[in-house]
Amino acid sequence: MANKRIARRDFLKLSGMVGAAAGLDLVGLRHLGPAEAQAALTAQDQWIATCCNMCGGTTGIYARVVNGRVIKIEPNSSNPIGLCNISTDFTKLKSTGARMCPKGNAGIMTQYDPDRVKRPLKRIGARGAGQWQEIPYAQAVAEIAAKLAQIKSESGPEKVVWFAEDNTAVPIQQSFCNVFGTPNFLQHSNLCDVARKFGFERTLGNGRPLGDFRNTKYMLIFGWNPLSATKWAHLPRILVDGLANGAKLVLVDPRCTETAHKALQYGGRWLAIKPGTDGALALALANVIIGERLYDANFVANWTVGFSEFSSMVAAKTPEWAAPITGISATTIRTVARELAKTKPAVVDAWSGPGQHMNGAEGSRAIASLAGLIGQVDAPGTLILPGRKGPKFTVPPPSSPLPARVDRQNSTQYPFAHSSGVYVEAREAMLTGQPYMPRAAFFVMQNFVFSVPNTAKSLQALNNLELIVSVDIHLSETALMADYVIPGTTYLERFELLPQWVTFPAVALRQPVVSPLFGQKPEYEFVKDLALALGHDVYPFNVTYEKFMDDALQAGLGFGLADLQAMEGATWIGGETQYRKYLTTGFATPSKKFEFYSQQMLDKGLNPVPDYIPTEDGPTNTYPLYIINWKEALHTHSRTMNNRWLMEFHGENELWININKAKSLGICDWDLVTVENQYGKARARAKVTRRIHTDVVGMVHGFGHWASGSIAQGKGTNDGQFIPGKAERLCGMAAHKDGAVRVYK
Ligand SMILES: Nc1nc2c(c(=O)[nH]1)N[C@H]1C(S)=C(S)[C@@H](COP(=O)(O)OP(=O)(O)OC[C@H]3O[C@@H](n4cnc5c(=O)[nH]c(N)nc54)[C@H](O)[C@@H]3O)O[C@H]1N2
Ligand SMILES: Nc1nc2c(c(=O)[nH]1)N[C@H]1C(S)=C(S)[C@@H](COP(=O)(O)OP(=O)(O)OC[C@H]3O[C@@H](n4cnc5c(=O)[nH]c(N)nc54)[C@H](O)[C@@H]3O)O[C@H]1N2
Ligand SMILES: [Mo]
Repeated sequence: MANKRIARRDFLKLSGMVGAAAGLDLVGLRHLGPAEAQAALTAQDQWIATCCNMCGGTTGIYARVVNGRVIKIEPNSSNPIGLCNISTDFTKLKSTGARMCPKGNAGIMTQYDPDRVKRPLKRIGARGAGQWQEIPYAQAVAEIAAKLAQIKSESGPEKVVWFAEDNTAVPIQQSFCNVFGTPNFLQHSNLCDVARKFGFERTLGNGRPLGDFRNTKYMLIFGWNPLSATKWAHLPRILVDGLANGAKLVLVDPRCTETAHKALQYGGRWLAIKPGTDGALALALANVIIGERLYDANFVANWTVGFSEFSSMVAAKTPEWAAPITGISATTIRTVARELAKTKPAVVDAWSGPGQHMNGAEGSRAIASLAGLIGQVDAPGTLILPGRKGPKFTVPPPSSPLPARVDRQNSTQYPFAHSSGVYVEAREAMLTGQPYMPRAAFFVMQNFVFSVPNTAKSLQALNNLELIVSVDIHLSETALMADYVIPGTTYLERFELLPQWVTFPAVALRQPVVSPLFGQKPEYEFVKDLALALGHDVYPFNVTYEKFMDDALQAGLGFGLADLQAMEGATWIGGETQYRKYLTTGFATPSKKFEFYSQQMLDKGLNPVPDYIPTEDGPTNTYPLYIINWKEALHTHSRTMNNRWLMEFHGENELWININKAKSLGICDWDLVTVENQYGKARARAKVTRRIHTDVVGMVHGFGHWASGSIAQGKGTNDGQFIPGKAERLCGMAAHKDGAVRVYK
């Protein structure tokens, strides 16, 4: 039967539907249960609501599936991620249609990438040599389980270390580690935003506040590029809507990013800061706001603790003190401080720029303190503390007390380490055998070799292991080091329950829109099979994954999987954005107030008020240039460089270098140059520009592959090889953006 073309407008009107056209009635699949929906996947032509996973942003999408093949992906307006983050805006904007990003649009090219891993692979040559034998899945599971059992009985379960991405099947992987008995479950947050989390948790008691950019009048953003590193698909829209409504944007970044450029277009500022010095800038802004009595006296008096200690500390942190450290003039610091304090509502926010340095935790806390000083918290147009609800998975507790962790996550060395672990310490253990030597590592949807700073160290560390298992859709640099590679599924082939990152309760479903292309099992089924092969015949391994999800939904939200599947756009909306919740409940800090002063930190022998500590890995005489890295709209980390469409738009990364610096080094635009330091040396394509600080060079993260697919290989330069590879002192965050190099022709 000829398929019925749905006009875009009609499509949006019908955005509640899950199945349409060719024999299916328009409401079709959304009334079916999971099993029936699966069965119905053979129907000819459908639009199926689900969630993207080209990055971790979980944008709501509709996949058009014709004859069992995804042919088009469109945004899903019933899911707020593509629209906005405030409930009243959601109601207003829904009819205008949601957005998605280029990577989401190009998802089909990942799904049907000929270089995907199709069958389980067993290493037959030297580690990393790329010699494989295809083996049956059952054999792979049996052999891996046998090796795990051997390691456990010979030297203890903790010798197995498990690394996971956080968007996919986390509870079942945590369950596996608990039941098997290893404390060493590490997941992506440690590589991502735990420094930002630390800053906001210590001050306002919530690690993930969300900026209400659309309804604000002033935005002060440190080292975040929402217009290109679109953490959530609504960010470019709400930010630009805010600017169009008259807000002013001040963007702090060594580089004139897309967001900084937009700030300039709308009469705002780009502050070209020296890397790793955001904390100094924030303290100097606080110095002016306090010194000139511009702070919110009412909020400070009623809702904060430690103002006097904080004031005494910042008294010496004058703009004149900060100017040579940050490279931003004292006059500019004074002007921005005055504007910030006088323009309301205002959002102060930050992400990876300040966070991914060795002083990232305290820098983030200094920035967070500004929001308290000006009283711009949890009110419209400010930083909102999201009211989230979600599924409650029943994860079995450890069968016996867990041994000590390998990554020092719960040691005094990292007094505020996040539960996601300390990746660089786990790696250190593989190199030094201290505190003990791991024997096996699992990598589920992670490219450890590219994602943990200092590539050479990662390769050396993996070389010391007896068993490496990688579950990946590509033969990544990490998979290349493995003993067994298990073919992963894409987000279009599996389930996930996804609490959405907006300020009101929302949970969306990711569901298989097509069957796994090569008959392979989803990641969670592999974990279950492994547990069962090891004799762990317990919940959740002995029930279907659908049952595990259904139980979690029932426990957390009071409805089941089939209900969520039937909801408009497979998305549950559970209420409105609530403001100023602290008026009734206080802040979720020990004092119930916004904390300029942290007793928790003092108790651990640390400075209770945020201080500025310089990073140790800045420029030297030999390596005079800072090197940084970043993300861009067309790529995700190291995972999209084999996507043909995305690579046609941006097929290699360039080394950004300031025009004056380039001139002094005799470098012209598009020259091939050498980038070098004590950790790595490589060629890079120079991009000569005015849009980066004179003393800084940098590149988009994630290029320079030698594995990961035929398109990815040999394109651009791997940024991770130049980074020392340390962990932030307080929270253990991987310091991805510290480093210095020399560059020559
Ligand atoms: N130098 C530097 N390092 C960084 C960063 C940086 O800015 N600079 N950013 C850091 C941040 S913020 C983060 S969050 C981390 C992210 O680090 P990772 O989570 O490691 O992300 P990727 O590098 O994209 O690697 C993901 C891997 O999963 C595979 N994959 C993709 N989709 C699927 C799937 O559906 N199933 C399976 N099984 N596999 C899949 C990909 O092929 C790839 O090998 O990186 C961190 N590392
Ligand atoms: N397109 C795309 N979007 C993404 C991702 C992706 O891979 N691709 N990943 C997602 C993830 S997991 C995350 S965590 C977010 C991260 O989103 P962002 O935080 O925006 O990530 P980055 O681009 O790594 O870093 C932000 C900026 O920090 C700047 N910077 C470096 N050092 C410093 C410094 O010392 N101070 C200041 N002020 N700035 C500095 C860089 O120039 C860069 O512009 O993006 C998410 N969104
Ligand atoms: Mo991240």
